Amino acid sequence: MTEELLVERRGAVAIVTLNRPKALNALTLSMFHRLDPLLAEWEEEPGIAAIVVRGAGGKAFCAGGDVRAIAESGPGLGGPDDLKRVFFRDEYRVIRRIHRLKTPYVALQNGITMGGGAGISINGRYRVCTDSTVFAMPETGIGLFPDVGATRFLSRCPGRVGLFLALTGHRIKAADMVWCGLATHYVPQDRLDALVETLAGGESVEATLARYARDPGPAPLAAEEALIDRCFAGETVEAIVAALDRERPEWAAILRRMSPTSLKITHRQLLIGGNLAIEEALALEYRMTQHCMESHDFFEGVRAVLVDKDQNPRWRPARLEEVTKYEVDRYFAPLGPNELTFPG
Ligand code: QUE
Repeated sequence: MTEELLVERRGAVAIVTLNRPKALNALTLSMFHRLDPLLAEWEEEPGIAAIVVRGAGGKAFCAGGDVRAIAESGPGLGGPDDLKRVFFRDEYRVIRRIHRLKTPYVALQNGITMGGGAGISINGRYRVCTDSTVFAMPETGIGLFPDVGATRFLSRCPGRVGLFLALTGHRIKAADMVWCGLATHYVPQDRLDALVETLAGGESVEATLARYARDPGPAPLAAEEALIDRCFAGETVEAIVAALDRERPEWAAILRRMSPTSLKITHRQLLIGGNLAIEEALALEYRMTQHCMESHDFFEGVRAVLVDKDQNPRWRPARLEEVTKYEVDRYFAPLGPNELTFPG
């Protein structure tokens, strides 16, 4: 089998390449199990001035987690029953390590950067987007919610823009990513190899990034911020949809296709989670994923989007009005002995 993770030392840098190009480098449990001890080891090595993470194949940095494998795991289906518990636990532990890493961590967000791919880049210190970057958090379309630390990084976008990105799954490019603080630098993709060579040669990370960075141009979302702040200030998802019906019906139509439960739990998540530390945010998200694993919409969403690809999920409940506050509360309930903890 070809390696899912390629690892290379080049001068002063350690390079990790996500290597599942046919699956858009979607993250597997074994990738986390390989990556976590590598990062821990490199952090203690004085000769390593930077850790670079990138995707193979040129099309994607990383499209997310291997959610299809998670949905299909379970007794009688051939997969390990505990993948639903272990995948998110070990993914979030890697993300926390990336966030707390002492060594400068440079994610090259070339191409598709979504879901888990956002998680292993935006929670790190340096995020380099390019002219081919497409970012989104599309989880409300598969009956999930933006996890992988999005509780924090979407809350730090201007105004209500993070909530907008979380609920709609709207795709953005480089200029918007820098404007939102989701990327720290913009570098044209044909300069990435030279950038890595310069880092390998021992030039400081800050100086190298400053030298290669270019102006990504005006951010289209900046022109929409006033409308977004107005419409997404609603106290309920129903109020947000009603405001969009008046001001931007295309976006109201997008929300009507998403899981009603996902929309309501995501709205609550971003309202309560903005000031949490990374460990607290990931523990909150872990509660939410585990409750999603016990519900209907995640499996239906994966079926409709990734398995049958009919793009026609039948959500249960099907309407926003049927998702009560009491139902939403359930997704935030503690997990007793299964709460997410961080070793070390
Ligand atoms: C929402 C998501 C994901 C998604 C599509 C969504 C996601 C994810 C993938 C994905 C894409 C290509 C692959 C793969 C997975 O798609 O998280 O294995 O080859 O990983 O609408 O959250």
